[in-house]
Amino acid sequence: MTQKLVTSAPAQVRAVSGRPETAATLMEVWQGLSAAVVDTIADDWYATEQKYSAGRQEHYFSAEFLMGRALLNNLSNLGMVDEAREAVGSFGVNLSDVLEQEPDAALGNGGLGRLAACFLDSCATLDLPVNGFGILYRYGLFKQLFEDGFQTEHPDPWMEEGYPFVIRHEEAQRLVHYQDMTVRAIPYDMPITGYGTKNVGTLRLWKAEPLEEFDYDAFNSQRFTEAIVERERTSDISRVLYPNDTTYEGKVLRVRQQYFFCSASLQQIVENYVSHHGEDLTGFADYNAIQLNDTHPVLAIPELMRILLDEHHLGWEEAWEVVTKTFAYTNHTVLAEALETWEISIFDRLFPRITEIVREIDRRFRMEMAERGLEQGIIDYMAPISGDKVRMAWIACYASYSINGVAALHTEIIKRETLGEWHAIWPERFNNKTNGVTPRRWLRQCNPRLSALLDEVTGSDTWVKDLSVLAEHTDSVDESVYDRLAEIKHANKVDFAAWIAQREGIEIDPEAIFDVQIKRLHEYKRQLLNAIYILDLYFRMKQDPSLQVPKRVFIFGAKAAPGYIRAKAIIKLINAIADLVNNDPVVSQTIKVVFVHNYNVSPAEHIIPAADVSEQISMAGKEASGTSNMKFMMNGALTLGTLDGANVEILEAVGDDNAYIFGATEDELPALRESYDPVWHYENVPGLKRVLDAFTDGTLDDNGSGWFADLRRSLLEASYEPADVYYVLGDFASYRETKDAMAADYADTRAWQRKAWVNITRSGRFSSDRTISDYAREVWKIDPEPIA
Ligand code: OX2
Repeated sequence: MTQKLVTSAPAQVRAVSGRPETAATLMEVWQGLSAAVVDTIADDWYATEQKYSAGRQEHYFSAEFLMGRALLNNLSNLGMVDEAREAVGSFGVNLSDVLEQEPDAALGNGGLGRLAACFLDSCATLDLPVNGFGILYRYGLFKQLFEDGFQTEHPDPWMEEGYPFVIRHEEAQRLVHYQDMTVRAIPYDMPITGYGTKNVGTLRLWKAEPLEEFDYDAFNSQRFTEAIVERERTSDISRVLYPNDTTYEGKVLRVRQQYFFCSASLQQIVENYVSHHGEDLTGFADYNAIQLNDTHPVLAIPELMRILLDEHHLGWEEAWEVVTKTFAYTNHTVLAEALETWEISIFDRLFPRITEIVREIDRRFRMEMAERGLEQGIIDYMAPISGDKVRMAWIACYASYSINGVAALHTEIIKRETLGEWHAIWPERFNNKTNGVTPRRWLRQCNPRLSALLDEVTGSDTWVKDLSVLAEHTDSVDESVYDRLAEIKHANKVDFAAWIAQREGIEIDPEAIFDVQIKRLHEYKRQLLNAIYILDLYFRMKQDPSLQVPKRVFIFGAKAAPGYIRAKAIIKLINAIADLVNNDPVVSQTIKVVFVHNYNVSPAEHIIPAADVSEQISMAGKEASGTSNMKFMMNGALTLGTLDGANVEILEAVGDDNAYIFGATEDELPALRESYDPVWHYENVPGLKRVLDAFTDGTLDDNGSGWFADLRRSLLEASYEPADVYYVLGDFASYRETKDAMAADYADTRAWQRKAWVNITRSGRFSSDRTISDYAREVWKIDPEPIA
């Protein structure tokens, strides 16, 4: 073991705090230790950058990177955890207290942003020449509090106290031009360490700053405040992450943000190409691939055209040839409300040259399709511009050499429906890349007990870099492993109960089944179905006090988009049910409901290792993939889910006996929906009427908001909108039956742990290392480039 940190950390802490390390606050210790860690990788980081910039590279463009905490991740990738413990221990500080100081870098909403973060971890671990490009939001995803059970949103100024894991590179700034302003884009680089490698990748996050500190004319002519306001307008661009998940909200500022990081990143990539390969840009795509994480970075397509045409004087065909060999597009959702379209007038106002280029793309597209003999109606539908709107997904499909979905079922649906017209023309562009999650953060770091068992069973830590090796041990283990698993899960649950008691003020029993649903709040994810189950169970227990009900804790974590009232109503409903259940002196002996406020990456790291049941209950066909399902599986929780997204592949991996599947399937739903009458279910499925009536009969209090009545109507009243769009009542009976059976099965500890073991050992294909190897080989065409 090196001892670098033991000497450098105290010095850094003194530098940060201006006091002896023994007098520093925990926050200062975090700062100092983090700075010391970044120091240790500086040379390797530079060497990696040098190596990557000379060869073929992939650039991952994403408006979101949900990185979470960095310190433990880096320590554990670098094999420095013990050293760090010793370093801070030497002046009387506990490492885990230091780690808890770190704010989450919550620069993403949910799965899409967290996927990007897992991908960077895998790229670094696999020595792949990949860098991430995004925005340094000053405010990450809002902090969520509950007031009377209602979600309230609060700002998250995550780096205001200083953040040692980003390095500002003043010298690498670029200018981004809009019609009404020019701004400086300053890169802040975050090192991305990999597990057991010297390579260090880069996440480059751009911050917007004013061109000049002040408008001196305005300043001199006494318009001081106006000068300041103008200055602030520039910084607005990177000020805040839009808090919408799978929903697009049209805002001029958002287009500005998107163009901002695309333009700055492309300028750098093109300059790097020129400096290594010369002025002839026709070879650009030989050295560069750009993955577009959903449509948010699609403005990179016309922007690269602009750079090639206007700054490097390529002809249109030449430039288009380069562009169409450079970009690859990942689609993450089939929900229509997420497809970004912008008024062309916004483009006109912000960047007329980009509008011109988009119009020319549109004109050529129409010509090309007419030549192919497509009907005018289809051409109009698929064209980049229709009416006064620019359709970002269509631009992506037209210009990309690869279009992928994020789970097998999702890819089939986009081929057939969402992007069906495109698939008909260019089937060869379509491919599936089932998502994955990094086993470093989601197993090695968050579950050290299970990690140690896996080291022991497999005889080494190879599994951390190649999770598929676990599969060799599915059947070949000593039965005692199941007892060890049970002990580990129990110990994790004890830790979790202490964490919950402290954070939420609720006592929970580690003997109970921990049943967890953590994800963004959305109707299609059906947290409401889970809530209805709990309320029904409550009534069943009230009605028959002798009913045998396994002890359970129902755990939720979810943020709702601030403008999504229906989602906020569901949060309020769950909190109201929690009040009812937890305050019932009898029922609360057996079941409890906990809503973990401000769900984020680091709470997930506490929750997942303690979970027994993983709720993945979206309406079939709607969840593109899901990724928490994979994290739970790796940590030995069993899936309770529909045949949706990656659940389908999880089921395939573990087999029918080791997952609990319920509900209508994606191919059954269209026929079922035709004759669907939610009111019939309300009247005929035992218990449903009682539950839905409780929304409005005074059993539950919505503080006069009328929100619970709205929820009830949304399920029952056809005139209101199509009633129960997400088939909650239709799937209820099947959900209840499966969930009840699952809870009963828990009593057989040995059998349960055997299932858990199958889940853990078969999770290899859900490692993001597998996903990234597939992208690297099939889409990006890049090879590992180890620096040592
Ligand atoms: C999410 C999808 O909803 C989720 O199913 C998927 O696992 C994740 O992306 C990563 O692929 N915004 N968030 C998503 O899609 C969009 C759009």
